[in-house]
Amino acid sequence: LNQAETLLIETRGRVALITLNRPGALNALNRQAMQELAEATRHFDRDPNIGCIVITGSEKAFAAGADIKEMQHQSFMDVYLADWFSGWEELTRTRKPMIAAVSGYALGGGCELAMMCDIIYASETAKFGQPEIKLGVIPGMGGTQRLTLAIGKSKAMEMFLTGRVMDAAEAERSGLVAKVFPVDRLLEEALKTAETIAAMSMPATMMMKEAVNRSFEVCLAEGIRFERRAFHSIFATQDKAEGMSAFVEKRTPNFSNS
Ligand code: CO8
Repeated sequence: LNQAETLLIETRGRVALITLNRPGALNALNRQAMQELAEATRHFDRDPNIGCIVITGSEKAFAAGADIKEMQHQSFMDVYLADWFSGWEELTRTRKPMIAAVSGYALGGGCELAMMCDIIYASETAKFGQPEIKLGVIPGMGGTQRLTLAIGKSKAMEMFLTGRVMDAAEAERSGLVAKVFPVDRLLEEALKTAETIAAMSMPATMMMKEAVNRSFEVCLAEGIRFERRAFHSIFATQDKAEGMSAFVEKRTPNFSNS
């Protein structure tokens, strides 16, 4: 993995921790950050020793959006020809579970990045919003789709059209966030959950993620058919035999990720 300038990257056991690190710009997501983040997740997705990825920012900002200074002078032709933001799709192709640990601002692209992850944990200071309307634009990294699916049309529409910010308590109530923690416990709790997930059978966590994500992409009948086939195929794993034997024998399973 190449050295990243916009990220801090470390591993803790079977968990990879990626910290957005552009403190001068409240972690605004420029093209370099997008490329480095995609490269890091691609790397860990392929690493059999990693079972879960945590993405976090600073205490003040998870990420304050796409980089406005980078976008300021771009024209339609510029962003169309460069297919601006399509690189983010790569991140959503990560097959291993990803947790976003959000403290402070998660605005615009920052909120959209958090929503590309599978679980969002927030600190009490977290602030979510899609303020693009105030810049005279709309979200460009999946926000109109993912926020609407996460919190429902009326609430999402109100947020998009006013550009207002939602605090952590409201975000948890609305289902955007799984859990809220005090600032000083956020990362530790995210890492603990990541460790729990990374200790599960890797093929099972990957198939779980794939099946759940289907619910956003296809109709219910098709999603259920997909889930049933995935369920059938997981019976081919050794981890299925081990997990079920361990239960019957009243012992802890020893998963081999095979
Ligand atoms: N991009 C670039 N720089 C930023 C950004 C950003 N999104 N956010 C903050 N910064 C910079 C500031 O310019 C400032 O830099 P400098 O010190 O050089 O002036 C530094 O970070 C610190 O920011 P502030 O001084 O503003 O800090 P405050 O604590 O006063 O305010 C806020 C914090 C409220 C978060 C404020 O910075 C803010 O409102 N930021 C912008 C939030 C925003 O609008 N985000 C959405 C961006 S648009 C987007 O994400 C998707 C657009 C999709 C368009 C599709 C096109 C294809």
